[in-house]
Amino acid sequence: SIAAANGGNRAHGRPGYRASLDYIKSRLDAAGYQTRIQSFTYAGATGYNLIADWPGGNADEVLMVGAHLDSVTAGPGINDNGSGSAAVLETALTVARTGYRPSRHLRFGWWGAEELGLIGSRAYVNSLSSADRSRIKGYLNYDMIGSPNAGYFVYDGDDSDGVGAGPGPAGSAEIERVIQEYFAGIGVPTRGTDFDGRSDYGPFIQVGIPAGGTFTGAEGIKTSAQAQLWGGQAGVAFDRCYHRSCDTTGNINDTALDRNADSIAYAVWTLAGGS
Ligand code: DPN
Ligand code: ZN
Repeated sequence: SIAAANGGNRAHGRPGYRASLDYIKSRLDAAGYQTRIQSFTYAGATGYNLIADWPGGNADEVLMVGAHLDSVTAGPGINDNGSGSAAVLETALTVARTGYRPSRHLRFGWWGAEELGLIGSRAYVNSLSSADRSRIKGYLNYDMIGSPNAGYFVYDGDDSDGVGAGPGPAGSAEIERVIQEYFAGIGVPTRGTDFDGRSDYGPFIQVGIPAGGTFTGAEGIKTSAQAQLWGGQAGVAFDRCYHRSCDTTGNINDTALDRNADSIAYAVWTLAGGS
C-alpha cells in the first residue's frame, strides 16, 4: 500500500522507497530501537539505508540481519523484497515485544539500491572501520523468501556440494547449520544455494564477515526433482513475477513466508544467545 500510494514502486530515488523506509523507522523507534538513516548517492539520486540497533548485548560481538527494501521500477516488489523486509521487521519487533536480552549485540539493516548492484549494502560495509567490521560476527540476509513456487534454499556456507561459488567466510557454515536445524525441526527439506554475489551478503563476505540466510528462488525454473521435494510446479519459475509488475501481494506463498520468517527468529535467538 505504501508503494501504491507513492507511484507504484519502491525503487531507488523514487518516493515509495523513502516512504517505506520512514514507515519501518517509525515502527522501530516506537519499539525502542536506536535507528539511523545512512544516505548515499548513486546514479544521480540519493539512496538510504536504515540501520537499527537493539540496545544491549556485547558490542564486540554483533549479529546483523538485513534485507533490501528497494524494488525495481517495474512494480511494487512484494516478494522481491517486501518479503524479506517485512520478515526482518517482524523479527526486530518480536525482539522488542518479548524483551529479549541477547548476549550478542543485535543490529538490523534495510538496504537501498540493491537492484542497481548492491549499492546500499556496499556503502554500509565501506563506511565501517576495520575494527567495526571485525565486530560483526555474522550477517543474515533475507532476499525473496515468499516465492509463489517456492524452494527452500539456505546459503551454502560450507560449500557442501563442492560446486559453484565455494564456501563463505569461516563461521558461515555454523550459520547454515543453525538454519538447517530449524527446517529439519519442522520437517521441511532444504538445499544449498551458492554465495554467487547476487544479494546484499556480497559486500559482507568480501570483507570476511560470515554470512547466511534463506532464499525461495527467483527466475530459476523448478525442476521435477525439486517439485517432488517441495511441491509446486515443475518447469515453472520459482517466482514468475520476478522483476515484473505482477510482483504484488498476490505473489506471495504464505506458507513459505511463514516458515522463513520463523527461521529468522530461530537463527537470531540461537546465534545471539542470552535470554
Ligand atoms: N536480488 C535478486 C537479484 O539480484 O536478481 C534476486 C536474488 C536474490 C538472486 C537472492 C539470488 C539470491
Ligand atoms: Zn532482491
